Amino acid sequence: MDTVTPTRENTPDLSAYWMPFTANRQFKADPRLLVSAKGMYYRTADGREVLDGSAGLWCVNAGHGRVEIAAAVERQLMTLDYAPSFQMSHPAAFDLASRLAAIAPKGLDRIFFTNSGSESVDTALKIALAYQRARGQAQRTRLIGREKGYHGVGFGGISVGGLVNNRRVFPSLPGVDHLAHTFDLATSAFSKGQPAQGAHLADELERILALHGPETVAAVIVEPVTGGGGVLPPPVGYLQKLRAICDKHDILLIFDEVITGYGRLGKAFASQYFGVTPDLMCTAKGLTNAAIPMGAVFASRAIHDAFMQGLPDVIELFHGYTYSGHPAACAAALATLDIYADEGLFERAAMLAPVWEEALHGLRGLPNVIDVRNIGIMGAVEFAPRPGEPGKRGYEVFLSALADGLYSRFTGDIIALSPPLIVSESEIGKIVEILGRAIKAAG
Ligand code: PXG
Ligand code: PLP
Repeated sequence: MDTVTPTRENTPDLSAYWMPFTANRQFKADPRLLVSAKGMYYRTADGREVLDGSAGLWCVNAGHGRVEIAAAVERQLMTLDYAPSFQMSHPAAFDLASRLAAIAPKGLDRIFFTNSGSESVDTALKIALAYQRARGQAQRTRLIGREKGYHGVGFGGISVGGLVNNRRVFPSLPGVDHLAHTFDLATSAFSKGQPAQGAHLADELERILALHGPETVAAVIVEPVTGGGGVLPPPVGYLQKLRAICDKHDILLIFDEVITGYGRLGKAFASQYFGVTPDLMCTAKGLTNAAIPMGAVFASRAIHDAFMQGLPDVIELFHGYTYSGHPAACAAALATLDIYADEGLFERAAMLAPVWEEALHGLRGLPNVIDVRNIGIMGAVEFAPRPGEPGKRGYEVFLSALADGLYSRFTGDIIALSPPLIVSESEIGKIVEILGRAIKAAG
């Protein structure tokens, strides 16, 4: 990799770019710029190598700088840069949908393309509502999400989402309710994998359904493992209970697998890991290894076929994006799926998960560590907040680790980790070693 040393000439003017989910003024006072990446490492503008402990934002599952993806995208752009997505299309979109159907949870083999996780969530919610109407259940308009859930930033996603800062300023869709989250330090701190306690929290769905009338509810949406909300694996038996209650009341179950999809838990999808099949599944991120933005919603055959009734010349679903199935994104996704298969990255993740678990739990006992959680190749370390300064300790650990050569994600007093699935055992050791030093330094 070339070393880039910042100079007056190559430091950009930072004022015009309004950064997403960022403390803009704090960042611009002390910017953190990445200029290149290869494999497990970023390189910063001041020429330092930084180990990527979070696969970017949980999305670069096959590691950085994959030449196969870049070459496929270039080939596609030089052959067919763009094809209209409405009433026209191109072969790669159909090829990709078929490839995805082949690795999908059983029966979820009808695929709708989007450009992000947020769009996948809003698409799945709209399909759920339109499906209920299509099958003569138009009164089923309510949606149920869960506390601590992150479903992106569209109006649908923030309505079913359960993170207060993403919700408080914006109006919500009407008719949305939320399950309780499953986080309970008292019973489950330092659980390895799924907490043993907490399946009963799924029974709350029955209470919520009784309150609103089950026949008014269209769908329940959850992340199989809460991700952005702090890496919360579901209690043993919890997802099975949700599935059973939805079946009993004829309600759709939507899994938001934007983070858990494409190998994070050692299977293509978390649905397969937990043995629970939803009716709709939202994905994005790892679909293209983040090289080109793309998302995909997987629908059951039953949902899809309910739309394919009546006259064949009417548009069945009034929904779609200019860039649904964009040729460059399809090329990136096809090349990414090849890498996942050729390098056995999902199996590799499954093989490494116990190593990851042991390494991460080695941080137990360090100052102010109140929880360590893990599942597949994802994990979190949670700290006691500094009195009167929630989030400060998490930010300090993040900064200290970054200065020491590790990129991680912080959210409040939680450090979340999800390295690329190509991570080696020694790199896992390095992640934990740097994080341990940062925890001690933050004190
Ligand atoms: N659903 C889930 C489960 C997600 O994790 C989205 C939807 C939205 O995807 P887009 O592509 O619109 O951002 C996400 C995204 C973090 C973090 O570290 C999490 C996400 C994105 C950025 C940061 O908390 N999740
Ligand atoms: N806004 C305007 C004015 C548009 O014309 C369009 C699409 O044609 C959109 C928004 C939606 O853009 P996209 O399809 O990329 O989501």
